[in-house]
Amino acid sequence: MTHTVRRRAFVTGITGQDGSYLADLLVAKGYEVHGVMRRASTFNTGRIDHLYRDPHDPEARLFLHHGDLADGSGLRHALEQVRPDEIYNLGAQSHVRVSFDAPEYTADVTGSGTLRLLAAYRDYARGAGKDVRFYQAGSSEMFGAAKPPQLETTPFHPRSPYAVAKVAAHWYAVNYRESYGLFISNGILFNHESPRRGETFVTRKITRAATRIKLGLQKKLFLGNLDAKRDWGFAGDYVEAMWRMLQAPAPDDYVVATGEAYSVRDFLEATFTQLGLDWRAYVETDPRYLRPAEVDHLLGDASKARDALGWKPQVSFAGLVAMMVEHDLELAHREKTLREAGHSSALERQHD
Ligand code: NAP
Ligand code: G4F
Repeated sequence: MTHTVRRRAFVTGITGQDGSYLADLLVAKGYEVHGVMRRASTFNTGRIDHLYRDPHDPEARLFLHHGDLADGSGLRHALEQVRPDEIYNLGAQSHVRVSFDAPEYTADVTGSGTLRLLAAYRDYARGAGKDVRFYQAGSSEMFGAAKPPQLETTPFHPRSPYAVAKVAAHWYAVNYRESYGLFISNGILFNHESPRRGETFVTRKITRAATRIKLGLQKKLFLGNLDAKRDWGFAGDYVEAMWRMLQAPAPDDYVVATGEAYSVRDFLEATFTQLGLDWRAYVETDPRYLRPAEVDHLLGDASKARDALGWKPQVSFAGLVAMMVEHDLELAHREKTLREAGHSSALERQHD
């Protein structure tokens, strides 16, 4: 009987947007994927349910472990159990606005959580008897107030507790690489979105609201700053860049971006126009969505990733908007059908 030795990946943040796309990619490449999930009182595996099979099933490729970036001993234990070849640290309190309300928690999970995982990785890698590689999910938010375009050599100027925590995580990763000779790569990823994007990030908030407005399920959309510009790409393209970083001959740090920036207003215009609506009739400003310090203009230069990793984005801004609108219109249709059949609708939500 032949026995395939599969490469094993260990992924924190597996239940998030990127974790789910990365799991899709790794399973398709033949990996055995082990994800860390938080214990929650409600199910939080909606984005990866399509990959999950009972662990006793010989076809199972995705395995889930309870854990938390706040809990170093649990992470250490999980790594020793799984004995992975590649580690992807995607777990984080990832919402910039929320990080102003929960700054210490964000520092602990997004910043110190990375340090906990790095320390566990260093100790595991020492005795692993194989090359073990680590990807750290850095963010363009680390550039913050730095003038665009931003690239690997641009100095960081973080503008939120989240961004400060990501800068700390970035430098912890560099320090572990330099101190212990480990294979650790930092991705500095600009905003990336998808139909799986959390509904409190601005793009998904817009596509969810616009499609519900189109079908008469919602009347208004409340937003904050419409002038901010972001370099928005498709999450499915960006997880490919993460994987490529860990297949490279040497560890390094890479900006991942499309090289085009649009304002929140542009995103509104593109979304509502696709639905045959004028956004001005529906959008109102609510100061609760403004941030104490804003990041005005993020625009990435991903030349290094293109040249060294052969990576480039496949989905355009227009393609991304179309994909998200199409998906959310289908969700809105389903919601409407359920309502008309007498089922109670989802609770009206206030988004960050
Ligand atoms: P996301 O959808 O918010 O997912 C975050 C993941 O982290 C979720 O699985 C979440 O679990 C998990 N998590 C939160 N707190 C945790 C904790 N204490 N311990 C363990 N896991 C925890 O974020 P994403 O968009 O996929 O982003 C993935 C990573 O890339 C994050 O580190 C983010 O900061 C970074 N990043 C994202 C972007 C972007 O534009 N998407 C750009 C640059 C960098 P639950 O599902 O239980 O909440
Ligand atoms: O969609 P956002 O919340 O994304 P933000 O702050 O750029 O952060 C995201 O991208 C980062 C990469 O650069 C990641 F590291 C981070 O984890 C996250 O995924 O907001 C985008 C822009 C901001 O300027 C915000 O002020 O949209 C503006 N905005 C205007 N009204 C709003 C709203 N943002 C949100 N979330 N909600 C609003 O109502």
